[in-house]
Amino acid sequence: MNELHFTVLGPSGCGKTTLLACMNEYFGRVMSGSFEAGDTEIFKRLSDAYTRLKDKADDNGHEIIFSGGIEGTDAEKQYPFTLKGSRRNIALRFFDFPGGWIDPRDPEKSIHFKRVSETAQSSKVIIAVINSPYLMQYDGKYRNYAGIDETEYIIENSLTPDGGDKLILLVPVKCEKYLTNGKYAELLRGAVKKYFTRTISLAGNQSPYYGKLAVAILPVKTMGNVQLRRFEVRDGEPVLTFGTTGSVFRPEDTDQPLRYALSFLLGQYMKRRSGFTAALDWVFGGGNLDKIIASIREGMRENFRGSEIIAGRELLGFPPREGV
Ligand SMILES: Nc1nc2c(ncn2[C@@H]2O[C@H](COP(=O)(O)OP(=O)(O)OP(=O)(O)O)[C@@H](O)[C@H]2O)c(=O)[nH]1
Ligand SMILES: [Mg+2]
Repeated sequence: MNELHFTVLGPSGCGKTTLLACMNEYFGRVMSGSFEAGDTEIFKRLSDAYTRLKDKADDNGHEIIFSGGIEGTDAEKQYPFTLKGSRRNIALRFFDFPGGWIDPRDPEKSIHFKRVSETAQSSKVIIAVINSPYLMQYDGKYRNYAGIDETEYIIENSLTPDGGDKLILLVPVKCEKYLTNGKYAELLRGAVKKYFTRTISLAGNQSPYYGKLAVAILPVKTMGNVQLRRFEVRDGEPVLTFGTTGSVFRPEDTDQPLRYALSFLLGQYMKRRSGFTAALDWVFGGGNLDKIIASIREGMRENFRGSEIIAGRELLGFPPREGV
């Protein structure tokens, strides 16, 4: 099988690179033995970005207004890495684009949009990063700032009836405020379902992609201690202000999107082999893979704050539900 691709989608500043940096940090720390960066320079830039973000968010013992963090992405960035087995390796590659590339106002729209769309087509996994306050504040009035139309358009056009299985992860970020409380977390989940209806219906039983598409909502706290303070409208434009809560930088659930993605991808490998054990043997020469898979799947959580598997639970490698 060729290299497996992941595309991260979302408008400028929504938090794509931050999410990648947090996922990278988590896996580098927890599972470094199983991963190998294909381009150490570019991964180093990602981990430096993480360090800057952390330093900035940690920089105080009391509440401050938080601004900046990491730099906007100025060109297409690719993050190749290998999942190492003892007999074979799986090559993976993340694509991170400047969010402006999917903005309808982009002067080079056709070239950029085409590039993002093509990458989404060849990707087994698409991660749509959602700037949550736009969905939640003012009853979703400013939701077009979350780039829903562009994101859903790319997702829809990335599918072809004979294109095989695909995983779409809807990942709300900048949602620390909403995840502090169960009721808000439910509202967030509801808002994502309400506004991403096109994507969700692609996985429904009336769709040609039914059974081939896994869709999950996985909110993450990429910063943990930085929360939405104010959502103001100035000259018709929404202006968001974030502040630290005074506690330390503490990302939460940032491993979940990568666990879901890897579990899905490993499932795809297995589907092509005659059975589970044969597939494990083929990729990792036995033993070793069991450990990697187990550690990826062990930490996968379902129905945590604001999350939901909308479709394709079996494609994600969860064991069947008890009593079903
Ligand atoms: N509070 C909070 N802030 C976040 C979160 N994710 C990102 N941010 C902030 O948003 C800023 C922009 O995030 P980026 O990751 O650069 O956004 P991007 O989507 O890569 O933007 P482009 O590269 O311009 O397309 C960061 O510097 C962080 O300060 C989050 O989950 N919570
Ligand atoms: Mg970026």
